[in-house]
Amino acid sequence: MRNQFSLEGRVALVTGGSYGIGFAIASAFAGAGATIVFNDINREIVDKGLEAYALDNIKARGYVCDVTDEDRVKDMVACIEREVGIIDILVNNAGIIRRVPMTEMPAGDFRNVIDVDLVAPFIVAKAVLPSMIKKGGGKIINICSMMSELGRETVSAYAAAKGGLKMLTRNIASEYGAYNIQCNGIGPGYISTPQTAPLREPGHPFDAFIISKTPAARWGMPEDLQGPAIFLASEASDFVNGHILYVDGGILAYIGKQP
Ligand code: NAP
Ligand code: GCO
Repeated sequence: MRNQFSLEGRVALVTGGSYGIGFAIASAFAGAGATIVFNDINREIVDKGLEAYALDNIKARGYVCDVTDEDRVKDMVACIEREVGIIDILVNNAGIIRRVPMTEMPAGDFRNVIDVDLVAPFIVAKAVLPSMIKKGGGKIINICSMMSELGRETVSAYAAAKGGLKMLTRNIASEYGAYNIQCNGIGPGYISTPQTAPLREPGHPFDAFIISKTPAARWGMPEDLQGPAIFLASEASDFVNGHILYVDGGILAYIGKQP
């Protein structure tokens, strides 16, 4: 039986791929045969990412690009298409979070989170879709969140963005499924990356809380997302569209331990 999970011959763009979840997903794609391109917001971070990929013997190409800048994103995609090839797989991974009580959050900060976590995935998907259509298909994977389904104190902007990203995922699936383009989401649980480092400070109450809310009784690791990402990037998922695959250790299924 042919390997449905092979990414041989595919070009994958992972936004914000210098480290964290993006780096783990891109590394897995490289192991499955894909050619990796990634971007980050400044040269220093891109260079650190290139060093990290090189340490893993991955020949990635890095581009400096703020994903909220539509003109820059268009230029980056055109450059990738010239230098590497048509993008077969897009992972909209770049993201930020601001943990501030809503009543204390300036509207500008709210808009900034929406820009990066929701508008940017729209911008980047819009930039890669035309060539995917011409090529006869493609894969778009949006990195959603527990906050695509749940709220919690201090993350109003992030939850609004990730909830919107779930519906953008479904809409891209609806609008472009006829072109053999599958758009799905991955909803990570609580993963050990720089983004959640403040919540994992020794003695932080959130650390014990998350472990109590997770049937797997542990924080996720970026590597936990690699298999699900390969599945959604490969032909194994050619009839999966508009789906958010939660990789959360069971959080969404669990009411919580009886006190
Ligand atoms: P992270 O450690 O903060 O990494 C995010 C990456 O995105 C960084 O490389 C960051 O670069 C980049 N980025 C931010 N804004 C950007 C912009 N405007 N243009 C280009 N790149 C930009 O986050 P992570 O934990 O790996 O999370 C990656 C994705 O998974 C995010 O979308 C996040 O919301 C989502 N997620 C995370 C978790 C979790 O528990 N960690 C769970 C669910 C979903 P800088 O270094 O310059 O900021
Ligand atoms: C938070 C966390 C979460 C995770 C992730 C969960 O403050 O609640 O940062 O938002 O990043 O999105 O899926």
